[in-house]
Amino acid sequence: MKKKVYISLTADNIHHGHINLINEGKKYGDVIIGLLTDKAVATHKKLPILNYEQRKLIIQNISGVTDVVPQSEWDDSLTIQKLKPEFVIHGDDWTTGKQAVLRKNVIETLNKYGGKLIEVPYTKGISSEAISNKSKKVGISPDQRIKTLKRSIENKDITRIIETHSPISALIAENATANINGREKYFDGFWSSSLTDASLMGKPDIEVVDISKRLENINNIFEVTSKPLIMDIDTGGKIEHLNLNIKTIERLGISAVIMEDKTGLKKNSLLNDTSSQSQEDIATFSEKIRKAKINQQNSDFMIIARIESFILGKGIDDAILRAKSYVDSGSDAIMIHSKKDQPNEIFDFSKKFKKEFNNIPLVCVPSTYSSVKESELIQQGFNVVIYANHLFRAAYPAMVKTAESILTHERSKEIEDKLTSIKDMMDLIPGTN
Ligand code: SPV
Ligand code: MG
Repeated sequence: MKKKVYISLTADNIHHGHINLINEGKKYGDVIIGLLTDKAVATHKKLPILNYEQRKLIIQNISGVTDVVPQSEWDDSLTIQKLKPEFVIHGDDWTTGKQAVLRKNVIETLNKYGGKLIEVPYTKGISSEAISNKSKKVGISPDQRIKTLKRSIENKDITRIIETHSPISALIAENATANINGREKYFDGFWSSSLTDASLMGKPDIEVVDISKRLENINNIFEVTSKPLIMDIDTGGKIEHLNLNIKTIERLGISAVIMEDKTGLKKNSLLNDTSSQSQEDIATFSEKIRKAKINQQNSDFMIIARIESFILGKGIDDAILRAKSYVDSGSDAIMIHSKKDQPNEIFDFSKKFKKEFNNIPLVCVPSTYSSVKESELIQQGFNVVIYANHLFRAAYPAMVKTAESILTHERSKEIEDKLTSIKDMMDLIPGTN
């Protein structure tokens, strides 16, 4: 019997470096590819562009590959421990940095049963990351963009969404990363907020900015980015209008809409006094969801019902009753809103909701209860967190301070060190030079 040779790959962007590894592996026996699952990749990096099955199809048809098995963890050693291959082939670019600990684990595992690590010189001048960055510049189709939200919800513990009100704020959100203990953190998508879109126009958040203006803004964001977007569509307006608007929304490549169960003149949920606001009755709102769902064209598009019971002073029983009816009417997920400074009421809700609807994603917007950590939200069953207004709120005080400083000092010198340099500003946008 031939010996087993294990090579761990993500294989989202196949290049000759991968072929070199496989050719090397062939010399020692049967090459078995440990293909990282989408979930495994998502624990440390962005989701691959191609899903597991698509990547598997490609890799199993490459000459020299005998078998493809799923690697469900980021760390190769766990699958190696199960499979006990005689050889493991890896590029030699993992001796230092974040990957060194993975190498150590693999060596320790191989030592337990006498397996051998063979390190192949790293193929210079090519990397999957460089290919991925290049393909990002090519752009993304509306259908491809729509899909990525559902994939993220299915594969990540929590899908992290941030408000973007302009192309530049969306570019910042698209490129922002933080590296925590070898895990790359990033935002999974954008929130088009009625509050910040209205504020940007100097208008109140009362559904006065018409949808074509808001879609134009989103279209401009889509011109320069690739991540999915969730649109706040307020109450959704008249059902006849909603049915037409959903078509336009989908065509643009928006992945989901969130529709709140208010009626009459909608005002923002975070206002101190919500006594003038009222909630739609359950049957009418459920019917609205049902009609919107019938009208949807793309099966990956999501219609998410937003429950305002807590905002309007009603209790958990009303919220749960509504959730059941909205899910039965086809809502793809539920957003539960609160303006308390602690997350207690949304946690009460998630406990009850998840008992009955474990598979329906739950969305929250921690604007007032901002001390809550994502790890707690995950523990309490939330799948999507929306930071609903933060980039707008960041820009606003910076502009106020700058205007006041120029007035005070009769020049801009005093505020210069708080500003982006003109050079940096030009470097920010590719194609300026
Ligand atoms: C928005 O961002 O417009 C929202 C969330 O609807 S909230 O402002 O909290 O109502
Ligand atoms: Mg809103």
